[in-house]
Amino acid sequence: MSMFCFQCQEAAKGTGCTIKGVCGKTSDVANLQDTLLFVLKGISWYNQKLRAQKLNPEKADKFVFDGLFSTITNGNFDKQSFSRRIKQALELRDELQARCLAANISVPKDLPGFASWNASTVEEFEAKAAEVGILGTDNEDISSLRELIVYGVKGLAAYAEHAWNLGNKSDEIFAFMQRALVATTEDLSVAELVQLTLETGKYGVDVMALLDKANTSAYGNPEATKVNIGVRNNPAILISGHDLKDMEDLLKQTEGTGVDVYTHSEMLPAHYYPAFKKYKHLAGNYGNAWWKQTQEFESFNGPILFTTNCIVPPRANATYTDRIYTTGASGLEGAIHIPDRKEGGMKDFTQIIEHAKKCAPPNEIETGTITGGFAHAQVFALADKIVDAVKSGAIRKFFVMAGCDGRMKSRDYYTQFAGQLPTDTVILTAGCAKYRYNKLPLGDIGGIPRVIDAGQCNDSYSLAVIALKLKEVFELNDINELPIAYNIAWYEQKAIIVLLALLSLGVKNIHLGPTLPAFLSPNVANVLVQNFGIGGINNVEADMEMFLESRTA
Ligand code: FSO
Ligand code: SF4
Repeated sequence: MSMFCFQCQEAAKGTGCTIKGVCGKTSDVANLQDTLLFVLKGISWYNQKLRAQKLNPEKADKFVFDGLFSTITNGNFDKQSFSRRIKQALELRDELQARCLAANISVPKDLPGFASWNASTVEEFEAKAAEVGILGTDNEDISSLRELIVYGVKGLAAYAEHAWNLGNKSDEIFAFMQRALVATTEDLSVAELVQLTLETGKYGVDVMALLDKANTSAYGNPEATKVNIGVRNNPAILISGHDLKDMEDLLKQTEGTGVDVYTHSEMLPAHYYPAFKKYKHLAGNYGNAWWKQTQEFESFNGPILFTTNCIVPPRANATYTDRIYTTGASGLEGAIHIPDRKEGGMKDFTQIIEHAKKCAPPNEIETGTITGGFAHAQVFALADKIVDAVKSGAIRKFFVMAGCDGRMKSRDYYTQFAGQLPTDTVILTAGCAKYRYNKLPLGDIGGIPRVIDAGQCNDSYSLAVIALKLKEVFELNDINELPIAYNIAWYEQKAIIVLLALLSLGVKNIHLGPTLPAFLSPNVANVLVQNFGIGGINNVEADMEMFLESRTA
């Protein structure tokens, strides 16, 4: 075994990737990610002590969430970037240690490994993973819960970074992330770790609320929008990932250059924000969910900018490899990385714009429009209509089908499930899972679309806000009394924080597919089944019957 990773839904054989990631992650990158995580725990350990005295530097918060974000599935495949991050992490950790000493903060003589280990070569960094990776723990339930927490915290980190980029910070969230990382190294019981898992979910709600505030205060409330999926006849840049601040910088810098901008995958919801609608050269959305990029980037013809995951490393014979750019926590060997913005400034996208000017316009692969933009404010504007439709029986049930898409064949389930839902049901969605059914002709119910798309995966927050509002309108005591079923598709760690957030809001009977996480031990899975009614999926017919028969889920 040259690596071990089981953090995403594609874990090889449903147990874990041991030679190379199904995602394309090489064993050296996987090992460097494990070692980075180890040193981030050391940083968090010292920073916690400094925070207790209000002496913690802000740069440590940023370093920790950015480092965590870089280890998320499909985010960063660049070995050098991890080697550099580990070096910086060791320097920062030592600086925090010095700050503790200078402030007379007591640290034990016998320092834990993450607080004292040192090395300087990439070979040493890689070798360390064998000791500090996931398999360093032998009790499978403890290990399972620790990983569940770490993956939830990675999701928190992703959303915290987007909010930070828009000037929205939360010391409570940063403190929690670091406390949770340290706690996964301590001798906690299963019960204590279950408690910490639920607490992670509570911070999941908080971070999504923070990001919602950041996005809507910067760019306005998303509005119902029809997005063009065809193309124009200008050279263009395709922007992927989730970072709206990068989107803003790119739109500003491309304006008037003759270069159009198209969104890809999780950047589609950018079209729903009033502040972006004013850019005439924001031409449409190109392609589908992330995993189809190996085909769709070929025909796009212009450069592609990844602001976050999900990247699929291009095949050896791909023609678009030299058109890929990364920025932020994302990275790919061979791609040009656009550096961070200076405080108060913009990222410099000149190179990618000049590149685009030399490229042919995109080839058309689809025509028509897709509709979205139903975040909480837009749905509240339609609230009377929706409530009437529920009261009259025109809407029998809502199906939350949020989450992620992925390349596994069995995900056809979601297209079939959406297509076979009775016409008096409405799908509530967010995240890239929507691409499995957002181009089906599912129609509307008295003007209410049968697919209500709130936006990106983090906009699952909107779905929760909508559910809480309906609970209030219908004067119910429990969110689970609503006619809402949860049939969620997951892929990576942001879906984990969304799931934990829903659990912390008291949502029960969530069905998760296409397979349950490999990192859940049988006992931990059982805790989730017993306490929250979590279940997997079966086949479309059986599940349809089960969901429609039960009064709620
Ligand atoms: Fe999808 Fe990828 Fe948004 Fe994820 S593009 S899979 S859950 O990164 O974050 O929904
Ligand atoms: Fe395997 Fe997923 Fe880990 Fe990639 S992220 S190595 S596919 S478990």
